[in-house]
Amino acid sequence: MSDLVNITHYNSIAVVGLGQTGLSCVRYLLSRGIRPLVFDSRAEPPGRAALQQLDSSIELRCGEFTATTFVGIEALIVSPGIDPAIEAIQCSKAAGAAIFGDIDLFAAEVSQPIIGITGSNGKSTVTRLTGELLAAAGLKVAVGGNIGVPALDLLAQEADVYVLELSSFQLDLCQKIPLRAATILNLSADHLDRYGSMAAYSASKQRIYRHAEMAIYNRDDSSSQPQQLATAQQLSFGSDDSSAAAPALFGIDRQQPHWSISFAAKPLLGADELALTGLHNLLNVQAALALVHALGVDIQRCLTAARSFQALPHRCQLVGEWQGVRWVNDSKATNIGAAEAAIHGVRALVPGQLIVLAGGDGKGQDFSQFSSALKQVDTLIVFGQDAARIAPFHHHVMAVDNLQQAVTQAHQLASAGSMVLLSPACASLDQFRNYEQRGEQFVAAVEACYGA
Ligand code: UMA
Ligand code: ADP
Repeated sequence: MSDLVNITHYNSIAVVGLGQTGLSCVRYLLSRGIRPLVFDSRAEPPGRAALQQLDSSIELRCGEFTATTFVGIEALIVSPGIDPAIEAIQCSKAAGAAIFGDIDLFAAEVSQPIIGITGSNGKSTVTRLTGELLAAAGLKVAVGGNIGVPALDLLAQEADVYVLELSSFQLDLCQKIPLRAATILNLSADHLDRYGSMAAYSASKQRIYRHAEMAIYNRDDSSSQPQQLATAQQLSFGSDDSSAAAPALFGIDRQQPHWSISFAAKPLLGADELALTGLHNLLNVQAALALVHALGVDIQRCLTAARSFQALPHRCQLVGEWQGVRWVNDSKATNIGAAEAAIHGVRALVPGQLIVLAGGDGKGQDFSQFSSALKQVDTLIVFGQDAARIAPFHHHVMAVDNLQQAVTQAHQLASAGSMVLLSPACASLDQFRNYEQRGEQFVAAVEACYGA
């Protein structure tokens, strides 16, 4: 397609940001015989040694970005962690430079169908699940993007179809990605420190539908619906019934004794057959099935894989049960929407007290919006940088300095039948390297309490 990014048009190219994405861009450009300049605003970027190994003759310029940093460069390939609204990038754009991201380079290389998944929560679960469902149907699938494998690194794999998790940061930078099917799973406050408003954040997510053949949205969340009428075809999922009258609907049949996922008013899968738990996961499974259906694959071929799919690490994962107390690691809940879903999802499963551990870097979220979910919590233990911003929204709250102390407190409080849920509603970066490290330290602290 002629309006996709064509890298050969530019005489000088910069890779801006030397993390995972930046390195994947350098590898890709080198494979096309292009030697870029590389920039990073930090004195010691994480990818310095790896870049040196790739090609020691590539120039790396480190230090703060200013209005003149990119003068004279015709194209900037910007990493998602760098806000394209910063002055340095805007000056370069005003001077006529092309600004795009790694996803554009990927789209220009690929002729196989691409599936794109975004949303505030559930992206990784749905991305991984969709990959497994398609593989179960016999397709060769490559899965990557924001989930951790940069899209360009997928080009090395032989694939019939690509499944990409796309963050709002990646969508902001993406000029054009033709997607066979795209979904916004849901929208709740996140990354407001970059976007400033929900409207701006939502507009960023909507970019996923711009060149999609099929838009798949969540009927429970109107902001997931395509706002441009131009989108050709639509499918939807939700927590209400599916319908024979509107056969492209996935839904939930709530007939007793067990709920089931249904499609076009016919039951497909019982909720009790799934290894995943919680209403939010019934929506995630529907979204993945809808994406598979959009590709023209018979969903009946994927149901066994849907049944056996296990929660990803750090997402509502049971750490263990000791003395009748269940401990659950939901460290990946880095915003209020995710923690809310976890609390709603587990509450019905807890006969005793539900004790929630929350806190960290609140990323500018308004914690009054956490109040209604917190009503279902018996005791809230807050820790980390923004503990004091969350504490006012619960009647029984304890404030501690760190996660270790939070676990110790919860251990003293919890009795048989209770559940202790780490679902922080915050990013981890104030006290941890990432959410994985936070989850691992939680598990270690819990196991230490019981000598496990
Ligand atoms: N950098 C600067 N100046 C800045 C900010 C960053 O120079 O102002 C440099 C850093 O020094 C570093 C590089 O940019 O060298 C880091 O780039 P990056 O922050 O874009 O991170 P990558 O390592 O390229 O990882 C990115 C995604 N990270 C972000 O969007 C922040 C990863 O998602 C993704 O897995 C990876 O690309 C592969 O596609 C992580 C993430 O936290 C999991 N995503 C956010 C989320 O899920 O909420 C959006
Ligand atoms: P993401 O990649 O968007 O961060 P994950 O699949 O990693 O999503 O899940 C992150 C967190 O969001 C988990 O802690 C989980 O409890 C919660 N979550 C998962 N699916 C949903 C959903 N459909 N709606 C709301 N919250 C969800």
